[in-house]
Amino acid sequence: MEVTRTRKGLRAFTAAQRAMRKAVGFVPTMGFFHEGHLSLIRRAREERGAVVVSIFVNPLQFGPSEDFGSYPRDLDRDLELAREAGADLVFAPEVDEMYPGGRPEITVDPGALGDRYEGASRPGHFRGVCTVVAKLFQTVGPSRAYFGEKDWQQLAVIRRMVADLAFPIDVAGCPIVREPDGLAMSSRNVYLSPDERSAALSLSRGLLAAVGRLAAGERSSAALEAAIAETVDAERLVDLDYAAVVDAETFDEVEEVARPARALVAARVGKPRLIDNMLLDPAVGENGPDMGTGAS
Ligand code: PAJ
Repeated sequence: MEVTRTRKGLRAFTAAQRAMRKAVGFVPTMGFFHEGHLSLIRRAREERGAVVVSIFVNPLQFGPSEDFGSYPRDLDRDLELAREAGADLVFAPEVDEMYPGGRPEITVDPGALGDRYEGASRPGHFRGVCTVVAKLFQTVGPSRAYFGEKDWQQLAVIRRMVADLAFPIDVAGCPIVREPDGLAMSSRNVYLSPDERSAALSLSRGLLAAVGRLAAGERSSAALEAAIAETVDAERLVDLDYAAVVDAETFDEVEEVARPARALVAARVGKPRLIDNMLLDPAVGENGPDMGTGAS
């Protein structure tokens, strides 16, 4: 596995791969790897001739009061894990290398989708995500890029950007990887104290409650949202931001779950803000909640 800190090094590597007729798979990340990240790298390894992973904590997508400075980092460990998972090249630039001269003047507007839910709670977040991902896409030139369903709205925004700006890239959505007890894996989970860690389980429990109510015949989004909110609010250490049932692509609120929708939840648990989501499929009966990993 090779490692480069420069865009020039990255471009040289991917140009050589394409010259050898190898299709490039790309996994953008902010590092501090867990099994969620590694599942993306492994899938890219299975599907593509060459696998590029970026590790870059992107200042553009953090708000002024957010955790950019304290975001967990461990490059040596990440490089070892990326190698084991099958990466061919890791691109780990410094901020100056990605944004010479400071913040870019021209950025990618994520549109209305970027203003809702995560975008409403984190103004500018999706503009920062789209801008860095567009720049990475331009430099890597992958045929397929891998994103986790854990960040459902990010996945929807990126799909929309790729369609609207005609990036010749296929976007693959990958199932959420969870801890055995159901907590969605996240780099930010390391911030949780043991008490907060068990309180954080209320997010996946709330989503499962909604999946269960749906399977039992409940179709009203308001009732399903209430099931999530009640479960989360029962935990003293958890401060609910939103619980919502939305159309999986447009993020429009739905009144009734008549076709597959997505349940979303976001909450602050101590310091970190955590998000999770699950598939709400009205065709799934009493015995079938699948932890939201069924659709990609
Ligand atoms: P980061 O949070 O490091 O996540 C990198 C990728 O891993 C994202 O596509 C995310 O959805 C996926 N991922 C995280 N946790 C996961 C889990 N438990 N199961 C499955 N996939 C998971 O998302 C970002 O970085 C950044 O916004 C980025 C796209 C790199 C742009 O800066």
